[in-house]
Order: sequence, then structure tokens, then C-alpha cells
Amino acid sequence: MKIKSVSLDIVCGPTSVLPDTGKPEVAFAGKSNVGKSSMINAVINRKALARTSSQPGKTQTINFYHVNNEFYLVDLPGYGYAAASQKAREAWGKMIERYLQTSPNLRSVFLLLDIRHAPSQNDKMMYDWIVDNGYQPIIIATKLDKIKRSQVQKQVKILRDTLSMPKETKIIPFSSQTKQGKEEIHAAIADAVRSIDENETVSTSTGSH
Ligand SMILES: Nc1nc2c(ncn2[C@@H]2O[C@H](COP(=O)(O)OP(=O)(O)OP(=O)(O)O)[C@@H](O)[C@H]2O)c(=O)[nH]1
Ligand SMILES: [Mg+2]
Repeated sequence: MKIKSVSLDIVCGPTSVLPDTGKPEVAFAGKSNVGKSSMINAVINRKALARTSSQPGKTQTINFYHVNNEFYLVDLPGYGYAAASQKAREAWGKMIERYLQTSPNLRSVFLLLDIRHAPSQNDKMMYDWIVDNGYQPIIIATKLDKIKRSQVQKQVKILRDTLSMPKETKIIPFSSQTKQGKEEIHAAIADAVRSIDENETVSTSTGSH
């Protein structure tokens, strides 16, 4: 995939009206600090268009990056941010839920999981939430550079087993430092963008998507 242009077009907070962009959207979910914004920067070949931080809780809005005037990459705020107030966490949950449930353009949801750790209860909840909304998440196993190459398969299996993922679920090990896995993410995004609109599938086929 060639990145010709990219701009941060839309930023939504908890009280914003969510936009109907009219273009395919691909969203990235995952716990705070897992590397969502870093991954988006790597994927769009920018150093710091998406703001990142070593402190969790950096992204607190839903940010829509317009790529090639063709589709949107959607950076979601991270969950499980311990220092956030109960009220902020609820607002976060409602905002993400509203987006997942109502976006007419969302084609695919990627769930980012740290390759070093077994998924948490929050990860499990997010995974189930994505599935319950009718999407089969693509998993990005982040911070690949932090483990030995010999550990990769074992760690991927832990992710798969802990969340009881079906065999066909794609897991892409990725490092935003070395950019390993970037081409696979590009291909998965391109597939999602080209796919038939999920909502159209509902109305014309079996009723599930
Ligand atoms: N070694 C290494 N560090 C990474 C990688 N990806 C992200 N990081 C670091 O992890 C920290 C968090 O990265 P972010 O991209 O801001 O994480 P986020 O998921 O967007 O976090 P929130 O916005 O809080 O939800 C930063 O210090 C990054 O430099 C990676 O692949 N390898
Ligand atoms: Mg972020």
C-alpha cells in the first residue's frame, strides 16, 4: 500500500456527534500504552502525527486519520488506564461502544495486544465486545522487538488460547520500532477497505456478518 497523503481530519470526544465519513473505516482498539498510536504512525510512515507517550492514557479522543483521500484509520482511546477516574472510564466505554455499534462505515476492527503478556480481563471484554458487534477482529501482537525470536510462536499461542480465538483469526506480530509486520498490516487494511460493506452483507444475506 502506498501512502500518498494523510491528515488528522476528525477528533471526537465523549459528547461529540460521531461523523458519517462516507468512506471505509478501520479501527484500532487496545489497552492504554499497548502501542496503537505508535502503530498508526508506522503504518502511515510518519514519526509523530499520532501523539504517543510512555505514560498510559495519551489518546483520549477518537481520532480519524484520512489516508489517500480514500479511507480512515481510527485511533481509539486505550482502556484499562488505571489512573483514570471512574467517570472518565465510563465516558470512554460509552464512546467506544457507540462508535462500534453505530458507525455505518466501519469495515474492520483490529485489536492490539502486547505480545509479552497474556490478555487481561479488559482485553477479553474488548475482544468479546468486538465479536458481539459482528466483527472478527484482526489481532496485532505489539512490541515484538521486546521478546526473543524464539519466543514468538509461544507468545502468539498464549494470545490465541487465552481469548479462545478461532483458527482463522489472523495474528500479526508487529514492532513499531523495527517496523516488522508492517507489510502484513498494510495488506490487512487494504483487504478491509476493499471488502464489501459489512452492513450491506447483513441486509442481503444470512443476517449475520
Ligand atoms: N519497544 C517498543 N515500544 C513501543 C512499541 N510500540 C509502542 N511502544 C512504546 O509504548 C508506549 C505507548 O505507545 P503509544 O503508541 O502511545 O500507546 P497507545 O496504545 O496509543 O496508548 P494510549 O493512547 O494511552 O491508549 C510509548 O512509549 C511507545 O514508544 C513497540 O513496538 N516496541
Ligand atoms: Mg494512543
